[in-house]
Amino acid sequence: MKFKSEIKPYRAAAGGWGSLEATTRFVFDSKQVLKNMRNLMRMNKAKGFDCPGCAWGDDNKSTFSFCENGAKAVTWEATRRFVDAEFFAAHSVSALYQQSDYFLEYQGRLTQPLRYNRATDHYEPIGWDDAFALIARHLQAMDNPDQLELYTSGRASNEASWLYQLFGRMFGTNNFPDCSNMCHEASGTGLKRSIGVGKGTIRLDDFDQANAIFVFGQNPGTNHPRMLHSLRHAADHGAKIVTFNTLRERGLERFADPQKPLEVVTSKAGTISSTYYQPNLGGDMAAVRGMVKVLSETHQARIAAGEKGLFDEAFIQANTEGVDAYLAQVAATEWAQIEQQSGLTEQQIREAAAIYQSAERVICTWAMGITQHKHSVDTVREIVNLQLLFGQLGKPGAGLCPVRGHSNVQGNRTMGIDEKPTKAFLDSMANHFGFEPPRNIGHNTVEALEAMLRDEIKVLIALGGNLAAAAPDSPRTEEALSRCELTVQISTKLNRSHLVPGKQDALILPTLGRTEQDIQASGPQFITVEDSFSMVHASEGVGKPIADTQRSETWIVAGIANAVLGSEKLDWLALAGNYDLIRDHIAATIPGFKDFNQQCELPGGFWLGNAAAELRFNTLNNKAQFSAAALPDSLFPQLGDTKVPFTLQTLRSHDQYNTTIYGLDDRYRGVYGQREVLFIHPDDMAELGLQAGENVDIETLWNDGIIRKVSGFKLVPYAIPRGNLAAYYPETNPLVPLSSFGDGSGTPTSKSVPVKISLSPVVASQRIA
Ligand SMILES: Nc1nc2c(c(=O)[nH]1)N[C@H]1C(S)=C(S)[C@@H](COP(=O)(O)OP(=O)(O)OC[C@H]3O[C@@H](n4cnc5c(=O)[nH]c(N)nc54)[C@H](O)[C@@H]3O)O[C@H]1N2
Ligand SMILES: Nc1nc2c(c(=O)[nH]1)N[C@H]1C(S)=C(S)[C@@H](COP(=O)(O)OP(=O)(O)OC[C@H]3O[C@@H](n4cnc5c(=O)[nH]c(N)nc54)[C@H](O)[C@@H]3O)O[C@H]1N2
Ligand SMILES: [Mo]
Repeated sequence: MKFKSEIKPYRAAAGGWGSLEATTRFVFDSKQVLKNMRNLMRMNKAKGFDCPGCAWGDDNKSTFSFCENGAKAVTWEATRRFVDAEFFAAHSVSALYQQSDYFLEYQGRLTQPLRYNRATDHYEPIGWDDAFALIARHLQAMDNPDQLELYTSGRASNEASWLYQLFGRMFGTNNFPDCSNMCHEASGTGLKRSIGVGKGTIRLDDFDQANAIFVFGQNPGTNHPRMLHSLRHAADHGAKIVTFNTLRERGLERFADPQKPLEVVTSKAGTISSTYYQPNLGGDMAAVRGMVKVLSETHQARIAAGEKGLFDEAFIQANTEGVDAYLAQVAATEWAQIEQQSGLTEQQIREAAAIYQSAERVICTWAMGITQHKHSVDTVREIVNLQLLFGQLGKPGAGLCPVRGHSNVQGNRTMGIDEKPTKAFLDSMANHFGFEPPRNIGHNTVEALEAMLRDEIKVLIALGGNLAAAAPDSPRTEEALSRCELTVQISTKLNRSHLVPGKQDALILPTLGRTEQDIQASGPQFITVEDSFSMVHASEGVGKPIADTQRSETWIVAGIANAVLGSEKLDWLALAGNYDLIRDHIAATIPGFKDFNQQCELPGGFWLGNAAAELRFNTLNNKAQFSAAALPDSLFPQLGDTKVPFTLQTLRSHDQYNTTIYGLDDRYRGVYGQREVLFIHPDDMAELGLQAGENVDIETLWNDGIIRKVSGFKLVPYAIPRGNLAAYYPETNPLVPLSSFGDGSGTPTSKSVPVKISLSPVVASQRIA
């Protein structure tokens, strides 16, 4: 494909014609119109497959329950393009490495198992049995089971991931790094510490009853488009939508529902956010702290005047611990620090507090703008603090909503993809299967990469994802992967991770996607997934697989387990032949899944429940815990007094799914045909004597002497606070140091990278006059 590059502000509402047009373009482009239309119509309905796009829930009301970006995810998977032995014979790994991420995935679906031949630098076909035998040889030769890393990306089904974790634990390791470690880990950790459960407390229809919805650090117009329907609906019913986002995001401003033709034709777009604040990167904890400071002062003034206070004292008394220490910390936090860190004025924060105060039922939602900083766990807990003061838990229309990323990332955790499994979880596996699982804490993603760099890891198996491109510090991450003896990638499409093979061997195992029929010994199979609202439901592919040599993830995991561990303890192959049998084991080992197979029959699925939503707190003393953390002194304590000119966030464009690049446009931000752009405040540009359209180098300031730099990023003036920058991931992953991660979460700080910028030398001579 050829792309025309230009920068042209987008003036229309999000959704609307633009997204209908983009959807149809993708549907027609993928070469099989009828099949794609049928796929879209079945997506997210009671029968059919779950959208592989995001983890938003389904209301099962509208007939066309899909969005533009869900349509892209489906058509991208359902393409008729494919890469086979002939393709790999024609292209060496080194040659493919030079290609862009867009080029790699665009080549189409992987169809055959492949083994890397280092002598020729080409991937060559291998049979499934030989591939499994090769894996078994490597694993059986290990000195200890912790030389294995089992990565998971959040598309894997409950069935596949449950089987995968069981395999790992029977083999003897808890090394389960996953995409969640780079994503919502801070939400899980923060929520668990505060309310005893690491998941959101609300259900989809709570949005209909909320009086105010506070949206922190997320871009639903691109990443959770179906959320716009819920926000729009809530706004139409009078709820106040208050947005905190460093950038002006079109989807959070205005939205025309593409599923309501009249709205599109008449351009009758609805306003989404009633108020829009643009805090500094990493400034949300300070902003919420400021709101609580205002509310607390009002509360105390009222009490002093003999009136009823603002806070829900009965709720606090009955359900929480630590309020006094927290409020003392709030009182001790100075306005100067709050304003400087949040980048908002006291006046703006007072205004936000007033909206909060006037709403009886409040939902707080958030995503990566909150979770990818050093102090993210504290920030999540600060949001919880605010909600606890007002008893915004355990009632309809109120609560906490981390909006998950990958469509089954929440389910993966529920199934035990967790490097820190609880004792109860391991006990349950031990009792049910009669073996002793490892009790040590395993590696998260950053720890896994560090261990590889120390040559402590022999084999990496990746159940989906693209670790090489998704993880931070790209050169170090790539080196880490290539230091393994064997890398095994279970994938649908060609990606960067296939091109940094292990030093002895590498395998690519081609798998079926969620949209495709999965037929095993006992007949057609369905799988299950869990959305952001703890709803579990069945998903059954409808498309015919493109090649009969592709296999389901569940079958592949069972095949590996069988080759490595044999069938003595468990008949892995029988489980792969009939997923009902896996679900029976899940029912017996994981809380909430009683009668799992029967429950799958329920249209729309079943709710796993949430103890905190029912005011049962699984903390040490069964109370929700206020967190009395101080605001951080700096986003980059590692840098001491070094002056940091800019903080960079790395984020998604409208035409990508994580490391999968669908196209080179970012329509709502007015960027077309290019991805190497840097969003900057016009005054910052002027101060540096730079102009729009000029190319700059971006260099990280860090404390380890390593140079981290990317070049030739085009400046795009944008509505962003001064001192803040934004550029796309994964192109900027080389800038994120592996050793820069969140306290308590281990998540790379992808939304706060300390950088400086300078005019790119290559173009310095051709400066715009
Ligand atoms: N189409 C599509 N859908 C997706 C994905 C995709 O790539 N494409 N990815 C999926 C995954 S895995 C995930 S995790 C989610 C990601 O969903 P998002 O979290 O929406 O993803 P990002 O693009 O990283 O956007 C971060 C948003 O937070 C804002 N932000 C950044 N830092 C801060 C901050 O410090 N404070 C505040 N207040 N705002 C901040 C940014 O301006 C941006 O709007 O989406 C999921 N859905
Ligand atoms: N700088 C920076 N880095 C980030 C982020 C950021 O905001 N900034 N975000 C982080 C976040 S939130 C996340 S979740 C991670 C994402 O990290 P990953 O989940 O590892 O990456 P993806 O790009 O989603 O993986 C795409 C690949 O998955 C494979 N795939 C797609 N569908 C399937 C399937 O159904 N089965 C299997 N087996 N394989 C499939 C395809 O081969 C495709 O190439 O990246 C993180 N990295
Ligand atoms: Mo994510």
